[in-house]
Amino acid sequence: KLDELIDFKTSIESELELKPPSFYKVFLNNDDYTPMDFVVDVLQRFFSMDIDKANQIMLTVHSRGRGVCGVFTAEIAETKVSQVMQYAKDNEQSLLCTMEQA
Ligand code: TYC
Repeated sequence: KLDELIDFKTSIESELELKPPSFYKVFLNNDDYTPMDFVVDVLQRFFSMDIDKANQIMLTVHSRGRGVCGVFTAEIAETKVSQVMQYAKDNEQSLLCTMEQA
């Protein structure tokens, strides 16, 4: 009986502690309307990039269609996507931010 309880405790602990967290890539997607300066501002504001890194990622998105802004756990990735989408909407820009499991 005690053995069963100990096994049960161990299985609960594995459930809680041993599940590796899932990571998500957050992307910016190219479009024909959003000004380059706005995209650079977004990358600095929400992804803590310096101006050189922000310009580099913006140009990657512009030329290749999309680019990775960062890799985050699910909850943080979701927050980044909604913050960027809200900021784009507030500024009447059609910029699209998406996430995919890494
Ligand atoms: N293609 C846009 C332009 O020429 C610039 C741009 C870059 C837009 C990156 C979106 O995620 C983007 N003004």
